[in-house]
Amino acid sequence: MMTTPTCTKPQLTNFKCRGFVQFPQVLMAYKGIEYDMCYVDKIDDELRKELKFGQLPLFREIDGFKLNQSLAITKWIGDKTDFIGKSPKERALVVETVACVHTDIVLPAMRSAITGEGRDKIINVVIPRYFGAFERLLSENKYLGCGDSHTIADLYVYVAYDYLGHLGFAPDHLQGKYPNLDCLKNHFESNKWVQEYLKRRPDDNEFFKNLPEWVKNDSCPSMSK
Ligand SMILES: N[C@@H](CCC(=O)N[C@@H](CS)C(=O)NCC(=O)O)C(=O)O
Repeated sequence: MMTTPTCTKPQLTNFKCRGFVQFPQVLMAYKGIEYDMCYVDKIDDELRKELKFGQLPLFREIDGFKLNQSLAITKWIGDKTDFIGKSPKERALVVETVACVHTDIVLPAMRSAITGEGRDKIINVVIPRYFGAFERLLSENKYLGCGDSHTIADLYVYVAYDYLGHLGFAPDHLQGKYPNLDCLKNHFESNKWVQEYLKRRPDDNEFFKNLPEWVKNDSCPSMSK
């Protein structure tokens, strides 16, 4: 396992956008974990050497342990803060939810925001199918992992619900169609450190207006047309 010299806080490196990195950012805010956020404009040769898949985000623990992939980083922090479910079944349901949010909601929404294609599908298929399911689940269970406390499943759904609204896909936000998801959003946004993060976070509509090189030169397969 590669290690580098120790530092006093964990470090998270990414482009200055919300994208996938907001999941670990919101989790660390919610849990009051201090970390250094390093925003970069490009992946230079030195940074690239540190990236297992040539992509950001990169998380570096204080002991030098490095992790790529937003979901792995969020799960790592969630594990350390007892936020991934208590029983094997609860943890399985938590993974079911976070995988769905990452792959079936946020990835197609980001791709659509970047390419300008598939907007109707996000609004007419993705949002009602997945947010409808989460809304129903929350009417029967207080927590999306079906355990007795919040987990990264709730955090993922909150972030995605908020993010699709930010990207202009979810006019229903304003129409009270998902009251349980509104409550979930309210729960996370009542946290004082999350509030601090919300004040500082970038605007992805601005970010996507000036597409970075890695999108333009098609080096990021999941974001291509
Ligand atoms: N599945 C990855 C996706 C990472 C990803 O798409 N990273 C983009 C920035 S948000 C990137 O580094 N692109 C540079 C490239 O592909 O060359 C995750 O969730 O962390």
